[in-house]
Amino acid sequence: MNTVFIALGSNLDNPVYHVETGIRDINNLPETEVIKKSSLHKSKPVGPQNQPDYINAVIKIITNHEPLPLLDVLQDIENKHHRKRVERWGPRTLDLDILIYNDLIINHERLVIPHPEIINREFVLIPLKEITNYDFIIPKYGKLLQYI
Ligand code: ROI
Repeated sequence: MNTVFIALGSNLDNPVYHVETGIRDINNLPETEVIKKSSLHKSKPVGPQNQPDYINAVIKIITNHEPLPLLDVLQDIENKHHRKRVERWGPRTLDLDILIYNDLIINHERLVIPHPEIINREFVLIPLKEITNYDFIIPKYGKLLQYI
């Protein structure tokens, strides 16, 4: 089994609903179980400001899916939530980002792990801190607490 942290974000069409059902959808994937979930955090949009506030959360899962197959099934879930890729940095019904996958460092054209923005985004760092220990290490970047 692999330990993976995933960030969820939504700012359209009842964001709380999309984040909560997104977590349920991930838990329903085969050979996958959500073992920790942060509370839901409301945040101002990073990037373009002319969009609604976000609801963000981070979960910890265990899964048998390898990184790219996991990315595929997460994108299926995003699509099921009617995510339309209209504009970059624009509003979305559900965004699922793989943050950390075991202690792997991956630089693939479809997938960079740890997520390259992890240390810059408060809406990820704060919920991640909530579900990890005080000495938690982000692969490649080091102690989580130094970024908060
Ligand atoms: N801003 C916030 N607060 N939360 C997000 O999940 C989020 N996602 C994004 C951009 C547009 C960068 N801004 C965000 O993709």
